Amino acid sequence: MTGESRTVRILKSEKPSVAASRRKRNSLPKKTAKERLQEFWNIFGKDDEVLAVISADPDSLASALAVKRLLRYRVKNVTIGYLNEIRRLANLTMLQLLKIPAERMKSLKADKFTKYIIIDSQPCHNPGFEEIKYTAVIDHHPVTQGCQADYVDIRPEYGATASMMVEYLRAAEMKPSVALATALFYAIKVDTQNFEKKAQLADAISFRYLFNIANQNLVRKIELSELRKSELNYFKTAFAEMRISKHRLYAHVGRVRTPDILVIIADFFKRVHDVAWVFVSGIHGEKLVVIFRCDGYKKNAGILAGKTFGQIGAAGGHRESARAEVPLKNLAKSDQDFNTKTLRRLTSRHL
Ligand SMILES: [Mn+2]
Repeated sequence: MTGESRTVRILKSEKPSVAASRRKRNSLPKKTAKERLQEFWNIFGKDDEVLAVISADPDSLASALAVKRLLRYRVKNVTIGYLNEIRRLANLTMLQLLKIPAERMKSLKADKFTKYIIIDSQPCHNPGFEEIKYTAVIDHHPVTQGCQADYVDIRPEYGATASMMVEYLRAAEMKPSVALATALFYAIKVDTQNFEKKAQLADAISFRYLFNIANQNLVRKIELSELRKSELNYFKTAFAEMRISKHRLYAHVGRVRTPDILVIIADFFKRVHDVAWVFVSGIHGEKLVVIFRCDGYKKNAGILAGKTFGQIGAAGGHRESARAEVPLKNLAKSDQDFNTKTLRRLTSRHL
């Protein structure tokens, strides 16, 4: 998930009735894009005031913008409302450059709306989503229970919700504006990590379609908005703290305003030749955050993260990248005053 701190909850096992009805649904022949579009359109009326609810990240913002386009002339109005504060610079730049009209949920009057759509998320992904009764759910995350809505389109095999939205737009024979195409294009890039992550042919087809319409210079401008000037100081600390031994690089950066900077620093160090492992840690709020990076060759960052911190905090990830978040109070007394040496000692135990 690429959302800015999305609340992820462990999913309860599904009730048999839900699973059974899903199986039944799956046995039906696959719907065409045109059928989906028609079903989606059918749930709205001319007088509807629609709120598109998202947890703002590139995919949800772009997809919400596409929904707004799909419903133009079909409803009274579509407002895009996001739950989280948008802090990530690239996301702020995307909003600004592409003029995406999104508003913070808490600044909106809830009683003003007649229909609610949740996009690129599902109601149980975040407690803030659950209070609302949704008319439609459009998403690509694994199916969770509690998605009662008149219209549900969840396709977990897709790399991005934006890819699904391109299919809707094409079915509606609506050519996206440059801004919308650029947003969707960037969304697919981010959610599939430039097609290095889970993606399927459908994502590639949507991506190819957008390629001719999107403005590549705007995409680059958004992608290059990664660091605030003030954050360069964290690099200074990281370089001063950095220790390398046995092809492993360790750096504890100390207190940070956002854990995102730890990811950026770790990804930077990963480029150093002959460094097989990178461990970057910092303190955010009351938590120790550790970012794991490795080349994935005969190594597994996710497993190491779990072995090292799984008992005392949340830890996990993939072969090449992983992360652990540990409440400071769960650390041993002797480790409370965390530094680069502590980081090295703890991560080396299972290597
Ligand atoms: Mn997504």
